[in-house]
Amino acid sequence: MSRTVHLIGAPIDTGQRYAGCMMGPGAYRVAGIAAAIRDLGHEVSDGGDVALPALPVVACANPAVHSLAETVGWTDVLAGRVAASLARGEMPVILGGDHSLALGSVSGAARHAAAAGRPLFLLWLDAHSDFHTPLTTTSGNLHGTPVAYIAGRAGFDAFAPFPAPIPAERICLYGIRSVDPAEHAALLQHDIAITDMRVIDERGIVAPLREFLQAVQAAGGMLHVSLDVDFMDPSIAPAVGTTVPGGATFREAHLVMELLHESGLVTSLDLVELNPFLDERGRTARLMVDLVASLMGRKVFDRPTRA
Ligand code: Z70
Ligand code: MN
Ligand code: MN
Ligand code: MN
Repeated sequence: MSRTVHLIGAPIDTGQRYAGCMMGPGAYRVAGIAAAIRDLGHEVSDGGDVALPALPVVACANPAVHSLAETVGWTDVLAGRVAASLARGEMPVILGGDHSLALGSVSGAARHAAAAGRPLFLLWLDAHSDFHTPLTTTSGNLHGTPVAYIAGRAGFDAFAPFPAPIPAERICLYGIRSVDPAEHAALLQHDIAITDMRVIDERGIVAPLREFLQAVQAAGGMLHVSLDVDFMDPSIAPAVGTTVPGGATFREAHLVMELLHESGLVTSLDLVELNPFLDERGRTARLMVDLVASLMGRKVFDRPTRA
């Protein structure tokens, strides 16, 4: 199926403390993301990079939190851009930027899904659960909060209310291997499917994902995929501020993308946490572009799609 893909650059690095993620959109363009998608028969437009609007005046009771006004500003502008792209019938691909951008990108997807009367599902490919609220984070890094915002947890008073919070059973965290105590306690209160590395080691990378995709399919849902570079093992994807060993291998990551392609269900995509300043001769940027190509239909042999 041929798609119209819309690239949105999100040069955001205020969600954590390592400078460099703001160079992510440039690195994806240099690594040839538009050509890679176009070569697969899709149309690609590049909307350029979003700009930070005038900062709102906001406050948070947790003194650890930093860059709150910037994060609220980015959230507002990205939500609008993603919702508008979906309304044009495109598949928005957000070139990050740290994971705080998902506060905005998934807001935009949720706004559109609500208007279209379709349920929105979320696949979170990440080492981290990102389930803090601004009140529970101890690092103060708001890139550790988007899943809580999306699930409708309290504590996001500085932000616009999340449009139609996603019910726990429509959220799948995949590849998880780093969860803080406050996140762990909160996750136990929610019914979110957590495919952590223990589950993947035991069941393999395919079965849990197929189950989730079948649920999306059965509900006629839209599917937002948020791909954090640290979903992969740092040995193949070194360009991240927080490396966590034991991540997805090259082959597992591509297989996930191939299953997503076969499903035909993905309606929007984030590429997050790439820090080109920490990369080795562009290898992580190129890996991410190759993974996007797999998600958009690149394969070695064109076999009939499996049921
Ligand atoms: C930790 C925190 C995080 C991504 C690191 C880490 C959060 N739970 N998220 N890298 N993508 O600081 O809250
Ligand atoms: Mn993350
Ligand atoms: Mn992560
Ligand atoms: Mn945190």
